[in-house]
Amino acid sequence: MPDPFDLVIRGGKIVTPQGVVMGDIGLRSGQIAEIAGTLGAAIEDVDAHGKYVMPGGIDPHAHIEQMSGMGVMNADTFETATRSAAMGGTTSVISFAAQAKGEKLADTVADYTARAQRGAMIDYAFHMTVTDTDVPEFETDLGALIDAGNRSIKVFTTYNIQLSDAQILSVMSNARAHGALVCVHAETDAIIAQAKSALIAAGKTAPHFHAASHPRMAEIEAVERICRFAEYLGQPVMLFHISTKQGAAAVAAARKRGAPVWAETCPHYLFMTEDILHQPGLEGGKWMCSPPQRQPADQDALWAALQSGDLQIVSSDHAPYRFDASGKLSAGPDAGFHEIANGLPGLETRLPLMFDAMVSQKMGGPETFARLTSTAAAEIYGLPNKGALAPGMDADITLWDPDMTRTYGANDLHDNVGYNPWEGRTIKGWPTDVWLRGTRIVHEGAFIAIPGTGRKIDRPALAVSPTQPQT
Ligand code: DUC
Ligand code: ZN
Ligand code: ZN
Repeated sequence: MPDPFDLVIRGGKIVTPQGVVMGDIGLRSGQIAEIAGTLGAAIEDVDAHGKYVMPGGIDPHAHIEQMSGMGVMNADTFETATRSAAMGGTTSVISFAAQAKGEKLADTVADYTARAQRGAMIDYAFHMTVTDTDVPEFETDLGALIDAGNRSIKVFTTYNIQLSDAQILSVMSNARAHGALVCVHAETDAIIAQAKSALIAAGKTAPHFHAASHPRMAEIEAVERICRFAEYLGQPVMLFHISTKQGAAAVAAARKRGAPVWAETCPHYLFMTEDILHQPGLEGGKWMCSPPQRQPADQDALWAALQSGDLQIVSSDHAPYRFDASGKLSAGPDAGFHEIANGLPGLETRLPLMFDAMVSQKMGGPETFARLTSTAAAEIYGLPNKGALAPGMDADITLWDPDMTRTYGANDLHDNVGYNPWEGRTIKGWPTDVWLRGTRIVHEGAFIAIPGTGRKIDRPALAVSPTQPQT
């Protein structure tokens, strides 16, 4: 007689990379042991008839316990952010170890790692945000940190923390030498600066002018430039938060040329348009993010790019600020758009929004949902044993009730933000139960994990092809 399984989730629609399997999934020692029509005895059984059994979500873009480019602190700690993520069906997150100017990169990573070790309740990794390449031992630290398992870097082309083109090329070359992916917030600073000062000079400072201060050409120009850098160096790049039709087309064209680039978008670009910023007073500031929400034609193009594979990932870009003096309103009640912190919470809402659209409303189906919200991130960011339901993988599992309907309320998320940007939206399909490495962390909608139980994910270096830079 084989040993009983620790747990069998029985009779569900199990979403695997090979398709949907009707049956049982058995867990042992925190890993998936077997998937079959019917499995034998288990210490614990969970009935999943009528439910989807999905890989736990992987959110590869979230800002946690981080200072904004304007110097405003995030509302979330690792504890509150990961609680919120788990309640939305997410079991791994990649957040940022964001270098302060003058700080040694090794100190940055040690600091964020210590804070995550104390608070995180799902598994985590870091993108190293590079803002200052002039600190002592920068290149040595960068290489050693990549070799130690932190194999992605983030750079900006704007936001007061941008690197010059020369610095970006240098960081990309170092990344290439050690095997790291370079993620880029790609918007052209000069275009934004010009648009912003013209608006301010004309007294146009209400939150909705934020959209006009980020012309789409800023995204197009920077995305095209960064794709060319990737192509020139043969260095893999991830373009963060593509918001425009033309940005998506630029990525698609670069991929067609063979450039080693990937790109993501976010729910607030797929489901919101610029109109959301038109609210009384400063209220629109709740939805301000960069790049801003765009137009319906952009939404259509982003959906088409997700369906064709030209965009590979949907992340949250969770950037949590309270709508009070500690966050969005830190410059006071008369702040202009240029003084309001950018970002909205998304760790908890990303998956329900996408499940509702892709599974309940059939805009892609369950396999594509799992790919865009989990599997692709595991592959592209190199998260071993994550992102798919298959024997030997970590038992990171989310159970979805496709018939459960919820309408988001004003303040019903489990983060520390105090408002839900999706208030009033009805979602069909809900994550009721979540397991992290075989341990249940959400039980029938109740959160039951302990701070510090999330683990840092060590990521092996990215294999970069040996081609030389193009002339
Ligand atoms: N845009 C970003 O790039 N990061 C955080 C928040 C935002 O709006
Ligand atoms: Zn960004
Ligand atoms: Zn971001």
